[in-house]
Amino acid sequence: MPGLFDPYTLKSVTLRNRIAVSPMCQYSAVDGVVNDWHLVHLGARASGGASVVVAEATAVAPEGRITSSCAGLWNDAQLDAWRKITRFVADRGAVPGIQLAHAGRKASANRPWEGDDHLAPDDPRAWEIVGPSAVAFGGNLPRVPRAMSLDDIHRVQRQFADAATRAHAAGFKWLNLHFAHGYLANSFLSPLANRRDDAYGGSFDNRARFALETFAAARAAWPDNLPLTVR
Ligand code: 8OZ
Repeated sequence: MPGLFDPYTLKSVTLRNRIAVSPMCQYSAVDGVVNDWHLVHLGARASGGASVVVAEATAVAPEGRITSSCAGLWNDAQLDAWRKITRFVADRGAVPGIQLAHAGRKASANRPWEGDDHLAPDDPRAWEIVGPSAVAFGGNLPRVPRAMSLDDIHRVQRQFADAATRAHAAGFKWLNLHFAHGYLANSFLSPLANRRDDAYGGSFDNRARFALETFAAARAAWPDNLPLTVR
């Protein structure tokens, strides 16, 4: 059985041990641009000896952020800011990773310490939320999303692919797609959230279509020799 400190190789990437840092939302970016907070948070984990340090759920589009303080990777200013972090993490011997995400109907929320609930629709910081169907997440996230059109679906899939391209340009070597926890891809999988009657809803195969196509789009944009993982 491998030990905790044995290396692990996946595709062309070798991790120096089996200790991985999971993505942790920091709610500390401005316009999706990460800063010295993220450098210290992630850099410290790399200096501490972790083998792969995966940066927080990072939105592929502004409306895909959980909160207005979440990180993004939909423009080049964001890419440049990430580059400084990947360089430091790699210089410390760790593999820089990133989790790409779209929050879907859980987007447009307050930061956890400000309530963790949806921003009121008339709050100037709020934005329109989208999902597979016009069904609210519920609880403290009561806003009803707009049901996505086929154009919306294809645009978000391109946004995942574009963010994967930018992630590689920024120096990331390990990619994770956030398809869990009630966010957009997860809500397509769920028969409770997804009431569509087109190719993206109904049967299991149809509900899985959004995730599988989005994965394929990201895979095509991400180098073959680098790991692409899914939560
Ligand atoms: C815990 C707290 C805040 C956000 C997720 C992005 O569910 C999250 C998250 C988890 O993956």
